[in-house]
Amino acid sequence: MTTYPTVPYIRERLSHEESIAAARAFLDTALLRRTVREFSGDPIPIEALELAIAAAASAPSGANMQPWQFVIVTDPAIKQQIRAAAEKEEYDSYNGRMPEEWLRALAPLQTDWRKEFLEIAPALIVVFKEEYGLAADGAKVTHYYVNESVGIACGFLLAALNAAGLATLTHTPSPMGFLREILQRPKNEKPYLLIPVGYPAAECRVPDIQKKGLAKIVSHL
Ligand code: IYR
Repeated sequence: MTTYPTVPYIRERLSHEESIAAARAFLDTALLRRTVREFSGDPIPIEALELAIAAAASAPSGANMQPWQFVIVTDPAIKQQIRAAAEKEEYDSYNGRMPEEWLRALAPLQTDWRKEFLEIAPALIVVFKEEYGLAADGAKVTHYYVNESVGIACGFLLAALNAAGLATLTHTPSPMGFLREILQRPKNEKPYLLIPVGYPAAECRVPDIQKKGLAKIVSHL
């Protein structure tokens, strides 16, 4: 294996005040994000989704393997298939598969097996993790820290979509194997996260939850 050539990495250094102002501005935008379950069907600019995916794909990954694939679904017939399959799994989950403790934890959020947002949201981004890569000759290429890498990329993606003024839902129908079949993905890919994207419905409401304050989550040594 040859090494990568290197290039200088030079960034303009911000003053401390500029750093703090930039961090505050990012925080202000991050705080606008809410998990949305009631979407408007209004169209969204797909180019903004592609740019947000480019931001996601800039994430660090184990050995720079970039073990991710993103499928943008806008076709109503495919969204309908995904909704039907997700609701089938979720019905079973809510009616016996999820233990009582889990159902109690979710009760305040008032979620249930019905997933109409999968058809109403103008786009679904389905994120797949590549458990291993496939070389041109079909040989398997080991991927490292796949869950961490794809999780970080999804964080970037949600932040970028939010910055673009779009609402998202981090949806994890369980199990998600049906997405591989409906979207005809190769055997090295596993569904990781299903993200409906759109504008919130005019009547959209979200739970009045609070995030833990810094004092509860940060220690200085
Ligand atoms: N996947 C289910 C259940 C669910 C689980 C968790 I943990 C949540 O934070 C929210 C929902 C569903 O989407 O309804």
